[in-house]
Amino acid sequence: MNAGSTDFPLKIGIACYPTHGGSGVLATELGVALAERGHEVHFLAYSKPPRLSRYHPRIFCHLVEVSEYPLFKYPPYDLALASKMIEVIGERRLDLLHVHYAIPHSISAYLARQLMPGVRFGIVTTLHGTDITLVGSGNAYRDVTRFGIEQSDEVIAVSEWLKKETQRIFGATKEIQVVPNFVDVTRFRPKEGRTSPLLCACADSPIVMHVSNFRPVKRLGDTVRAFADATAGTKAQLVLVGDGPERAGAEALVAELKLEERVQFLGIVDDVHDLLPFADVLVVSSESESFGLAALEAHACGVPVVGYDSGGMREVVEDNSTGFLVRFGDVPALAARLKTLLADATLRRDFGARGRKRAVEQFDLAQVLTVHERIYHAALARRGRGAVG
Ligand code: GMT
Repeated sequence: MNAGSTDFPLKIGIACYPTHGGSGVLATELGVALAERGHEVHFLAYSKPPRLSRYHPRIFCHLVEVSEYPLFKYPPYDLALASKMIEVIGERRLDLLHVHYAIPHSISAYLARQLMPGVRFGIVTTLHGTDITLVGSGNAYRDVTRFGIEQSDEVIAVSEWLKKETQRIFGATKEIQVVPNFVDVTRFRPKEGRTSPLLCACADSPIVMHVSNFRPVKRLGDTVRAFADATAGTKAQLVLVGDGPERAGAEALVAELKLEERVQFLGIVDDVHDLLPFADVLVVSSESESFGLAALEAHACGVPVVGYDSGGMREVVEDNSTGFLVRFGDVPALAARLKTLLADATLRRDFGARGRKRAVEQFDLAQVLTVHERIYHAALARRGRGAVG
């Protein structure tokens, strides 16, 4: 094992949504890094997580199959996941499950534990945001989400803001540890002379970028409108990375504002670290963002961020230092800040350098790994397992 890791390797099951969304990305990057440190990692998901592309001898992917049946209008994925957890825990003797998203993953983990009396494994749940703020807080899932949190041995929130929201929404008394999102600063790094094949069409123009899953909460239209205001009469390009339900609306808005020549929809990109360094500014126009992984990845690449001061964004972006944050919904202010940055290369460079420094010093993957290992051991200790066996 690498220096700094714990004294014995663990067998860790990671349940996540295998999508390009932040929680899936984080879970995957964490799993890969844990495997590189010597742990054995078993992903449990309905498909292979996108960033899990390379073979690794200590990484295994177990696909959850949900059987179709005419009576099942809504096939019970949570039960299929619990069954897969039981199978993998039994066969591979996992020490713990680290589930990303309270619902339904923490409930599946709880069920697996109930169905395996006498088998002692830890349950660690990471709350990423949407599971708490949008989905879990609704009437349909509030009680089960609270239950999943309470039954976990250790609970992690990705920002102070999310921790407070969880306590407020659920009246949760459970101790919650804050472990922020992290970034691999060796992969996400400033461009330093590299050229991007994807962006050759706008090589000489300033590039404004937005990276998200185009859900309504991302307020994609605000990014487009702010860009239109800030760059009228210029050749600046807006590069939109991602896909999702708001894409059609954004395309219509681009046409309405006659921006077709200056806006590119790239679709979903796996290797976003090859794109981000080529942005001059990243825009994050989310209504709510428990952390804002894209902002952190931009900072690691030396790219300043303009965005709304929503959720945990201010824990990532330092206003007037690594980017600008404005009041949520204030598109003119968003545009004004974007214009300021686009007009001033020195300011962009200074903000970018400070963002990179911040990412390296405070959000580097290596630090977060040791914190996770400590939390895993605390979870095992709660199960009466000071040492594996
Ligand atoms: O932002 C999304 O829609 C994806 C979402 C997810 O659940 O995968 O991301 C959430 O988790 C990320 C990783 O912890 C955070 O960086 C994002 O801020 C958070 N998204 C929201 O809170 C909307």
